[in-house]
Amino acid sequence: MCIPLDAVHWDMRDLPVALTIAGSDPSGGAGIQADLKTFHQFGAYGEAVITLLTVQNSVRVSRVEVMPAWLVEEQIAAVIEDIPPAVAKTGALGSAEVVETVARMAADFAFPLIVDPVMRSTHGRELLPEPAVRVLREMLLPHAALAIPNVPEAEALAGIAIDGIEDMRRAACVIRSMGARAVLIKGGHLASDPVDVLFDGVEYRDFPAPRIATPHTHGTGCTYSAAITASLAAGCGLVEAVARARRFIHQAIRGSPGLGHGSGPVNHHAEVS
Ligand code: PXL
Repeated sequence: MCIPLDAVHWDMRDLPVALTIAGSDPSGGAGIQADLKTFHQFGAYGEAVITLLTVQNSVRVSRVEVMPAWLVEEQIAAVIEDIPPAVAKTGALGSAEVVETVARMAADFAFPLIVDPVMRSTHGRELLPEPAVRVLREMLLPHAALAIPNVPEAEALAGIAIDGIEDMRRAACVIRSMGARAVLIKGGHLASDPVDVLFDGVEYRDFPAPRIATPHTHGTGCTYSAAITASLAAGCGLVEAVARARRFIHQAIRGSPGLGHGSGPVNHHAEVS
């Protein structure tokens, strides 16, 4: 059972704490900004360790500056010694060194880690260089309670082409064999109506949804994985957390405020149900 959202009746000692280890999007639609807004909307207390800075708006990404690994390490250590999260998630990590550092620290985490293996920004800008993909696969995935790749990321991790649900199931099984305890592959990049496929090692579960025709989907992946992370922090089981996040992201895309001159953000004020 998730802790109910009605914050007025909360005992604040029960406040779920969620941590994101991810990149900054100053336009507020994706990255740590999306994660923190989503954590808040789900009633969690949000913490954010910054791995990289992007210079971007809804039209373009013009710069990516990756933090040195030692600075990421110091941020994580400072946060978890003081206010340890119930659950943490990773987003864009930016370099093999940062992936390796997070993986090394994750071996001692006393909380589950959700890995959103972000490889590119909405505009196709690389947020994880090719050599770091192997480090993520070999060193970080074994510490993941759940990995949440989209179709191109699942293809890169599993090394197989994906063109439908059967391929997604195969890829989920391959990625799970790399050490992630569960895998959720997001089907939004397929031509058909999007179906997400969850594999926990026992059974496959499909989460279908009608496609929404809109260019305003910036930050969808971050928002979705943050919603799952916050739900797990609030005590939801895995299937319940995914279903709840799926309902939220559907409403968030439907209600996108249409900001900016390019691919605008989803609505982080969407209702949590
Ligand atoms: O949605 C992937 C993503 C992650 N992190 C940052 C981003 C984006 C997409 O644009 O900007 C910082």
